[in-house]
Parts: sequence; structure tokens; C-alpha cells
Amino acid sequence: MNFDLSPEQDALRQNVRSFAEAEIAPRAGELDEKEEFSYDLTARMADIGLFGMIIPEEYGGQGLDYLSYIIAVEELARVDASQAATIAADNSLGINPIYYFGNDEQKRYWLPPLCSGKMLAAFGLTEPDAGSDASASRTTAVKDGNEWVINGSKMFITNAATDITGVIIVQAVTDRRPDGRPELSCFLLPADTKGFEARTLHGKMVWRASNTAQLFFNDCRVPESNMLGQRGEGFKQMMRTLDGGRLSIGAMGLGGAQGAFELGLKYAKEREQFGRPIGEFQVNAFKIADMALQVEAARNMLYRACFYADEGRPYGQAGAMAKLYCSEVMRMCVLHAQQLHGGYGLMKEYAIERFYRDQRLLEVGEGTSEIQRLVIARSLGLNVR
Ligand code: COS
Repeated sequence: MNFDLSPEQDALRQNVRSFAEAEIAPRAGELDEKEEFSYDLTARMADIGLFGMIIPEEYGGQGLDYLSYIIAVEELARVDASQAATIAADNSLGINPIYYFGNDEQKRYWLPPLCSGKMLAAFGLTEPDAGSDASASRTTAVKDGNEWVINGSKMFITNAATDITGVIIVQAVTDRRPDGRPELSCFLLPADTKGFEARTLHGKMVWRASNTAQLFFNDCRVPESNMLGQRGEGFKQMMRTLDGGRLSIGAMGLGGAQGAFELGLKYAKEREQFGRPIGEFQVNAFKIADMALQVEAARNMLYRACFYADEGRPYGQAGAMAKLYCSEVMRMCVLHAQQLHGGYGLMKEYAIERFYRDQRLLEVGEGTSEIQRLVIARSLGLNVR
């Protein structure tokens, strides 16, 4: 067993860390305050190769392993969840399904612009009435000659309403299966399709500088060739994509936990009360020790799941565990780090305030913590609902 990262993975970590500290950290608070998606930071993240990270070079990607991608997301999230979210949602939910399930023509058409970061892709699964129950889609696609006509709406879709959003992967009901359940298929819907509208959602508590949208499909026509993979395979495609997406959310939890831990540790060394740094009081030192302990455990769990993914082994259970654990470790870290900051931790001037809010998404997005427990319990042979 070897716990060392490769020299390339170490170099990638250093590179992303330096970038995040130099270019994201100084602006994260302001972008969060203004709820502003940053096109120039997105372009800079493209410059350093953060799009299409696991996609082979022949399609314009970086040709890296999954762990390298996860390390990049972790390093972004250590500084700012919003920019990490832009990268995570685009790589694992937007780009990967096209790579995994698209035919060669679709890959050659969509992947190069997506991997360049000049275009974003979005994952259209969740609907106003289909959240945890992801197969309860009401969006429909009806065949009309050589086209599919899509009607319906999607909710909470990351990267879907930017000026550079190029394509939405849409799960829609295409028929009813013999067992009475809906037949679900996925489509590549170009963002300039007539009848498509994306409205940015404002007033978010979390990830305020990432783009989140509600989508509307009003008689949107796409050619037959825009179906992704096989008809009726849509739900499985979405579930497989989410297995990988959960590793990204794990990375956001791990990076956020690491960032909160570092903020707490620094503050505890600097802040003096009763004549000494507050970190020298056992009650605070133990909080810091617990953070260090659990961040390390979370890292091992997440990297092990990535190792399975890179080896081509099943990782659904390991990914659900890592996502759940990293999210909860980040929760513990933001609570401890904010407590260490006392009154200052409640002020926007201090980054821990943003970390505290951003953490909440991790236990809700890409499958709530309850859904992760369900996936884990089912993987143990329990027929639980
Ligand atoms: N990979 C591939 N296929 C999968 C799968 C996976 N990870 N999980 C389930 N499937 C398949 C099953 O094998 C089954 O196939 P058949 O139709 O051939 O029998 C089918 O999908 C339905 O599976 P199941 O009966 O388990 O589906 P349920 O409706 O019970 O729900 C959960 C499964 C709850 C796990 C799913 O709806 C889920 O993950 N919900 C959360 C959604 C989510 O994360 N949303 C957030 C999106 S934010 S981007």
C-alpha cells in the first residue's frame, strides 16, 4: 500500500493551491457578497487546465486520473466553494456524461469547447417535484419525425444560466416501461434551442458566486441524434454520473474542512484572551486536534474511493461514504472554527462566515446525507426505502 501522491499530483496540488490563494482568495468575499459569477476567474481556471480534467487529450481534455481532478477541487474548495463548484459541476456532471455515454460524433462536437472552458455544460436532473426521488421527472420528450420535443422544467441546475453555457443534459420521460415505471432518456439540449429559458436563481445562502438556475423547456426541438446513449438508459446514466459527482462533493467537503481548520488554527494562535493565545487552552486545543484528526480520516476515505474509480472498480458505496463523511467533517470543522473566532466569526469580514454557510450545501446537493445513508444501507443488502 502506498499513501504517497505521484510527483505530478503533488505538483498539481501546489499549482492549484498557489492559484487559489493568489487569484481567488482576494476576491471570494466580494463575489459572494455580490452574488456574482466570475467570467474572468472561470477563464483563468481554464488557463491552468481545470476543465475536462479526466477527458483524454484527443478530445481536448487533460487526460488525468480521477484523483488528480479531486485534488484540484479540494484545493479550490480550501479557499472558496463557489469557484470549486463551477469546476466540480462542469467536470463531473456536465462533461463526464458526454464522455461516458456519448457517441463519437457527440464527443468530437461537444468535448473540445467544453474542455477548453470556453463553454459550460449543465446537468439537468433535479426538478421542482423530483429532488431525492430523481426518477419522478415530469419533463417529457415526445418523438415527432426525426426530432424530440421536450417540455418541462428543471430546478437548482449549476452553470446553466451563464453567458457561456452551451449545452444541458436533460433527463426526460420518453415512454412508460412494461413494468409501469417511466422510461427515462437523456438528451443533449443546446442552450440556444428555441423555447429554452434559463433563469438564474438569486438569494442563495450558499455558493453565491456560482451560477444556479431554473430551466424551462417549452416545445424545445432537438434532433434524434441528440439522444445521449440508448433510449431508456437515462436514469442509469444519471445515477452513474452522480456516483462520480459524489466524489467531487466529497472533495468540496474535504477542501472546505481543511480550509476551515486552517482558519481556526491560525486564529487560535493569534488571538489572545486571559493573557495567552486561545489555542493554548485545552478546550480549544482539543477542538483543533479533533479537526486535524477528522480531516485526515476524510482524506483517506475520499482518496480510497478515487483509487477504486481509477482502478475501474465499483465505487458507489465508497463514494457515498466519502461524500457523506467529508460533508459532515466539514460541518464539524466550520462549527469549531467559527466558535474559535467568537464574535468575529459572525462577521462577513472573516472568511469563516462564508465557509459556515457554504457547508450547508454539501449535506443537501448531489444526494442529501439521507440519500447517501440509503445508498450505503442498500449496498449492505438492506431493501430500505
Ligand atoms: N448506477 C447505475 N444504475 C443505477 C444506480 C447507479 N448508481 N443506482 C440505481 N441504478 C439503477 C438500478 O439498477 C435500477 O435499474 P432497473 O430499472 O434496471 O431495475 C434503476 O436505476 C432504478 O434504481 P432504484 O430502484 O434503486 O431507484 P430508486 O427510485 O429507488 O432511487 C435513489 C434510487 C434514491 C438512490 C436515487 O433516486 C438517488 O440517487 N436520488 C438522489 C438524487 C440526487 O442525488 N439528486 C441530486 C442531484 S444534484 S446534481
